[in-house]
Amino acid sequence: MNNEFAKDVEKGLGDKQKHISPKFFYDKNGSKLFEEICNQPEYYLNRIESLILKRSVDEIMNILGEKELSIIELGNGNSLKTRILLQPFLANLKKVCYFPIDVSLKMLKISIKDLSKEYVNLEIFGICSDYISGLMKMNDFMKLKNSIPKNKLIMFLGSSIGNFDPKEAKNFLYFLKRYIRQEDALLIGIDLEKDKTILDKAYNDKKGITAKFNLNILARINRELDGEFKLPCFEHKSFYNIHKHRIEMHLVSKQDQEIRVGAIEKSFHFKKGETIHTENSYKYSQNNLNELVESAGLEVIQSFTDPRKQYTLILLKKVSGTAKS
Ligand code: AVJ
Repeated sequence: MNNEFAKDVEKGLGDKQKHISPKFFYDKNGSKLFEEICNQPEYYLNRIESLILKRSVDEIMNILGEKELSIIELGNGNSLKTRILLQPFLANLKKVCYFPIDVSLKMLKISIKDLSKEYVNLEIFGICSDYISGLMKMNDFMKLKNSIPKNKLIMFLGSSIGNFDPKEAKNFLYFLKRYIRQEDALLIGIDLEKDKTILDKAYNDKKGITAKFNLNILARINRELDGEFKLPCFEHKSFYNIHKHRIEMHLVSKQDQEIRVGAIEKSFHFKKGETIHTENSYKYSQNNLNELVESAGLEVIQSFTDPRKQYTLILLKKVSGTAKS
């Protein structure tokens, strides 16, 4: 992990437009800051998603119509939203197995411990891994154990798919498709394109938590890779790029400076005003979303959206009759 971080930083800070992958935001500090972001009034995403989930869980259950179900969740974080689903599923189905897949072992352990206390009849199989190898492990495991429900619901919530550019998102959905059968389903949370002012505010909260979250990635380089970033010499910047349909987050160098990163034995030069691009968060119009789903060979069985059409949850299945891939 550390090593992967070092490689990403070395490559990213060496490129002309400097960049670091957003997956490195989530060390212990960053995960806490992200939870705090979700509590900010401007950051509507998780709040609206939870409301939609609450309102639609019965319908989702009806559509799936299974008696036994394996729920696979990609990047479960603290499983807060998952509880909204687990509760009614457990109350109505004969058997529910839950497979959280997350790269953070700590978060995974905490949520498994809490969930198994709360729901005694829930079988939990945590997988500490990235999504791709996590899904492969889950698949192998299911083949070995007959007692695990074959019917699957794979969930990818929180608009995390927004971190992928549209082509990557398509490839990712296409990849997910390999892990579901005709009768299985995917549940994906997607942030919808909206007024730029609302989007800009969501990523520039008044209390400055998003700024802290962004700057924490430099603090993490200092902590883990022996970096010498001075945080006050960088500034958080994020804005909605209308043409590219995405929020861009950057860290702007406030002055000309030379920064050494000990673990990779390199120094990097920053001009005043130069930025490190730390995140993209894509927003979808209904049209672009339909196109994405269709291009991956999937179809929307039902979508659940708030009245102001800010956010949507889509339940997807394989297009019937598609050849195996
Ligand atoms: C976790 C990727 C969905 O893009 O809104 C929040 C991360 N970055 N504020 C998002 C994030 C800045 C978040 N995702």
